[in-house]
Amino acid sequence: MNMIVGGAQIGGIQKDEGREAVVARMMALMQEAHDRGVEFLVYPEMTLTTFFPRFYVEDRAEFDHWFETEMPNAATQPLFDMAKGFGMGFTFGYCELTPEGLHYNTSILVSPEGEIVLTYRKTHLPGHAEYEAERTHQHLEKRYFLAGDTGFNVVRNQGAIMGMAICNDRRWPETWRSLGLQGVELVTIGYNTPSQNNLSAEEGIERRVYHHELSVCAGAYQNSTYAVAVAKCGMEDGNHMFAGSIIVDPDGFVIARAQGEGDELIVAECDFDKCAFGKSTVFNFDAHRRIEHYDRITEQTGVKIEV
Ligand code: ING
Repeated sequence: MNMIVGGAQIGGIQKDEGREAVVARMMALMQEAHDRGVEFLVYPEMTLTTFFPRFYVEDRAEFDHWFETEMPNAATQPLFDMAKGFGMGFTFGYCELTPEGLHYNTSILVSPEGEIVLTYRKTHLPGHAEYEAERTHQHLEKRYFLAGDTGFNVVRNQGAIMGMAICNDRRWPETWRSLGLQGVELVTIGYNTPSQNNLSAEEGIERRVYHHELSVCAGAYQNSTYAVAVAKCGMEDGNHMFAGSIIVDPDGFVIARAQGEGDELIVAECDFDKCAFGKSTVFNFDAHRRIEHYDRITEQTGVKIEV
């Protein structure tokens, strides 16, 4: 089964840029996607706002204005309407404040009929919760978000088995295998990744981009699935985040790649029948996995050295 899939890379969002302006940029990319025959479109992590976890605030409630209390809402309804009019499915990430007052880094998958058919809350939160003076740049996701409570789930949408991850999740093989064990054929990953290292000496942007691409290509190959990894990137109030949006096939090859650091659409045709070969041979999990030897993966959080 074939599907034209798009990745809508979003350039920097400045902290004083309102949601309506961002949604207008998203809709321009959705229009271009429609014109190019895209049936399913992937937006980045935290698509509606600047990457505010780079800023420290003592009272976290001061940052509640970065969060959405309902979805869709007045700012995003036009995007939902446009997608429904095009018969286009899509995912995007945003910051969710639940009625119970819980804060999550969330992504939703919306069907061509405009229904939210899957919600995912980011499991792996990088960085730290308190201000760390030794850092050149703060990365305070653990301060502003709870670790997600959804786990990794899939949904059959537009004929394909789809699952979602967010940013740091892509670096953890557990993310990919949890989806792979559900037969996933398309994994979406929005991300916001700062270019600066904020602890050790500059590791260089090339190394960071390599680790990003390595993670996505390995995850796709080792679970015989397509992956669409889409950046919010470029300059945000003087802070750089790298681009590198890619679409990867079930053999781990990059089949589409963003060229710039701004708003940019990447497109590829996915043939989901190509997932079957890997799932029935090298990665036939049922034939080859030996779960009796994997206990450490779920029973042990950190390293234990006993030798
Ligand atoms: N950002 C980064 C990411 O995982 C990071 C954090 C950067 C971790 C570089 C490791 C190295 O891509 C988010 N938002 O998770």
